[in-house]
Amino acid sequence: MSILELMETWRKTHKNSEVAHLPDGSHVVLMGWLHEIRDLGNIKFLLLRDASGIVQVTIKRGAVSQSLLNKVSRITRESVIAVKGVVKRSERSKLGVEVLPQEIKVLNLSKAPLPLEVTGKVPADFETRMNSRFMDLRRPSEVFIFKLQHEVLKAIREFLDEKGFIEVITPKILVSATEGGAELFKVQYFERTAYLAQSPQLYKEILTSCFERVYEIGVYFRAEESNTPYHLNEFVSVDIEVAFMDYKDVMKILEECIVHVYQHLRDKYYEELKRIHGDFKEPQTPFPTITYTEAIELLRRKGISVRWGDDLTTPALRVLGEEYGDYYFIIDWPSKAKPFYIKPHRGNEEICESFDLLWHHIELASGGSRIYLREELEESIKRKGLNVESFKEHLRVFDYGMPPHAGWGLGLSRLLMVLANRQNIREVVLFPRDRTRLTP
Ligand code: AMO
Repeated sequence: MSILELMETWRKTHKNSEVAHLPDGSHVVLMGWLHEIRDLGNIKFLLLRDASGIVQVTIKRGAVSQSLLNKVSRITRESVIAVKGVVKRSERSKLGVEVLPQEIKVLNLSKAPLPLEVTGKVPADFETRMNSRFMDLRRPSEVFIFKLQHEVLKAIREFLDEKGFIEVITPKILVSATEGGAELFKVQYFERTAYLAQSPQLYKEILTSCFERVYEIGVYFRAEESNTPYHLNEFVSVDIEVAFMDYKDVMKILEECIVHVYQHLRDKYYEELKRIHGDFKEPQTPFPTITYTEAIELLRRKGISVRWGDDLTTPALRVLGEEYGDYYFIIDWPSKAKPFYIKPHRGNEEICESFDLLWHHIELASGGSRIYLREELEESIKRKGLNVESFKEHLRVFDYGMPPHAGWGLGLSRLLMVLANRQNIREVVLFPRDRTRLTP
């Protein structure tokens, strides 16, 4: 077999993360990106990165051919390379192991200079990072965020499956608003106007009459103009909806779900999370719970002027966050501050059976008991100044046996901000969409 044929038949034999567990003398073919090169004259260290980690490839003058040395000196950082070599224990390397190469193949040479430093040695500003997101996402610290997201999704699915939920997928092109009219993206749907879904709200409610317990993990769209560290125009939400439960029941599910996520992550990534957080422990349950009215009273006592009935601003939430800390619920919101489908309290219609879950000042989730009687729902739509006609199809379902039900929506990326300890939602979304960013 010629060298060329031999090289064409190379297959990646191991992930970098597996190399440390191999016995000395093991033959490996590793493939990845040239993360960094350290040239000490007689010895060169190539740091080879793949999605699983970094391995040191040590090249000693005299131990390899001159042509290999020449080839190595031409390889630019971020080039894709394949290294065929032998594993050897080594004090010199972080992993405790290095690879001594026999052959190196350049699969794709990268251009130089790089748009940003993958090693993180030269910090890049936020815009540069977002503009060259493909490169930013190669940084091990950023890869970890999305490994974390993958595990969060797994943990949530595992938890809800265990509780008897089924995962559903609902339409994202809709005929009417679900969360209020102002934040709608219009789309031309052939000869009609349609809207991108702001949430799966109406469909998930309908589906409780078929499956009782449903969840959806989906992408939603809101034409919010505001530019904040917590809002995007396209975001993922985890939604549940359950028949024969009220808001207190689904708050319990949310609390347990968050704890399960922590337990799952602790089992999988304790060391990494400890490096980020100092320690990594699940939050204590039950989460502290205050009513909206109590929150207003507390804010006033702290000298903050807030009108009963208004939404709570971020500065106000920061004050509450100082008091209640990590995870806490604010319940029983004013009916006028919540959407039309939330059920007012019997006996005091000014407030409704609703909640928000907060982490310090960040709203992670919101939910509530729903109105399930047709007349009441129609009244509520009218009271909110919405057009009953555009909810005709939805209302029809309520004529035929809608069960009492409740649910919540949890912003996946907001939870990930907390778990990854990042201050801007854009950092925990692969390719964020905001008011000014439509690319990459
Ligand atoms: P709400 O509008 O509060 O409730 O949204 C639910 C959760 O989704 C997240 N979220 C966002 N994340 C990023 N960017 C945005 N623009 C954005 N908007 C919302 C937040 C928020 O708590 N249908 C109800 C839920 C329910 O009652 O079941 C709803 O959509 O974390």
